[in-house]
Amino acid sequence: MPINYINFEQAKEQSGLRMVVVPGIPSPWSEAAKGFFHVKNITWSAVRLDQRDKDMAVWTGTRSGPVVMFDKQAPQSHWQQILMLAETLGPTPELLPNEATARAKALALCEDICGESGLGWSGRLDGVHSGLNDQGGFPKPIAQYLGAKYGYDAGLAQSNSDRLVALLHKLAVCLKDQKKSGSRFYVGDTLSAVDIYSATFMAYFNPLEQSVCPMDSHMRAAFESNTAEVTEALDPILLAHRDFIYEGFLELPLSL
Ligand SMILES: N[C@@H](CCC(=O)N[C@@H](CS)C(=O)NCC(=O)O)C(=O)O
Repeated sequence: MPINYINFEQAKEQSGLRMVVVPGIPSPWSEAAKGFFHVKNITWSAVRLDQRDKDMAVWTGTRSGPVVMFDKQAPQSHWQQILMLAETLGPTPELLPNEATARAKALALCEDICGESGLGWSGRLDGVHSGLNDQGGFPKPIAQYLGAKYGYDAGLAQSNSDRLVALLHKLAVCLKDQKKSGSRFYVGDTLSAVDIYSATFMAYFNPLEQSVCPMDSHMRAAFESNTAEVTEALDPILLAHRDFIYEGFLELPLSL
């Protein structure tokens, strides 16, 4: 079902579950949170992130998305807080295993994808670096904005790129190992948060086609632009897994 956006003053007055999301692009953290609520069949009200709106920033405590508000609880903007809240609000299906070793593995993979030196952050900084150096990536004004906001450092661009390639490789190896034991999922043989994060974060490297993921052409070009190193590291198994997760578990077309 397409998202029904409400304005933020209205959302503030409401109780229940509300989420501020990045509109118009398949922003990986926002799309993953939407995915959690979808698979758990939890209803929520959507608010478009407006980075310039001071009142919204006061309400959410940040100028990034997603931010989840539940009743009068404090806003949750970190990926792990949002995942844990989703697990509490919708106990089935569980998106993290209960068994300690499998749970630790799942959480470590989530951190590899969503954390501050993870796939998403490194991918974004790689796009910033390319944009600032006229080598594709984000359009320059967006690259400047994202670079200042998310800690771009030209001197660290190469190590950032190396980490990005290593993470893509690690995820592909994990899926290949799982395939050998007969599973199409990252952990065990059922869907977990790792699968949803991996599928949604692939948008930074290879967004779904325009018919199911409608984006402005400049942003699409930016999301589709990869360095040669990333293109090489983007193993087909990562995109096959993305398609499997979207087709089997998430909502298509994306509602942005
Ligand atoms: N708070 C998140 C990360 C949020 C984040 O990076 N959001 C980006 C997603 S593209 C965003 O809001 N971008 C738009 C902007 O910064 O204006 C976490 O670390 O768990």
